[in-house]
Amino acid sequence: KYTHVLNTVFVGPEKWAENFPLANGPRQSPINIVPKETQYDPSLKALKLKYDPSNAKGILNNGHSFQVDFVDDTDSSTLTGGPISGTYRLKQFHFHWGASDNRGSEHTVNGIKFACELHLVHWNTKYPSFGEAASQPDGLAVVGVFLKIGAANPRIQRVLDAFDAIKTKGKQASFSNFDPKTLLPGSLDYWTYEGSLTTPPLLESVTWIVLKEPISVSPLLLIIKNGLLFSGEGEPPCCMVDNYRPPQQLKGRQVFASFK
Ligand code: 1SD
Ligand code: ZN
Repeated sequence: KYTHVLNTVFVGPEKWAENFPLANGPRQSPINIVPKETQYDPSLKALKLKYDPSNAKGILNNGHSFQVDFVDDTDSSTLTGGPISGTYRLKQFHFHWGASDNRGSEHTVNGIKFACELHLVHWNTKYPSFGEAASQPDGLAVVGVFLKIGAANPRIQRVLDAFDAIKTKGKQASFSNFDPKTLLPGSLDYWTYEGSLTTPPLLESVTWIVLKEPISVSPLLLIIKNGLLFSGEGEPPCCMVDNYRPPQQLKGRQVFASFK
């Protein structure tokens, strides 16, 4: 069961509201996307992702996922266009996954769960730092990419090879020269809506951009992922699986599509 560390107590998403009342807020994420109920918006621009592979700096087990961190002190790795205005800098990417292939994604499409979901986290440079942007309604933009089990994806292998070094919570290792653009599908068609972080503190600061086309990874990915632990070194081992939050209520929000 998915847990999140709060004062050394492990609690699951159903208990988050006790410490984070925002869990029941008006713009929580993820959501179930119903394509028939989305609205095509011809004014939505194409996504522009410009990443500098030399900005990759490290890989970290953060206790609920693993993340690859990027240097973000200049505009060398950015997201522009799409539903956002201005420039958002890449901060990190991470994944959510299940204990088996039939679940793991946070967003769902017509109720269908994918095996895994990649999140590329960007912050609005109209604020001075990621930390300050994270609590602003237009502070963050996260690009979500679904992963399905299929053909092997050699580009993701480098990330997986780093897992050995970051098995337990808090461990980090250096990770350099990686272009996250290589993880994206051929089409950048997307759905977009106003939402939140999917982990505490669940701040309602995220413009979500969920790509329609999934990428494929080999079944081996799941086996390797099972090596990661939620727990810290010296603690009873607790496998890092099912680290996804289930879909939240739409509460009147409209989901827009960049495509017909
Ligand atoms: O789970 C991540 C969390 O690790 C942190 O990256 C946070 C702020 O960037 O975002 C959430 S999420 O909403 O991108 N899943
Ligand atoms: Zn995430």
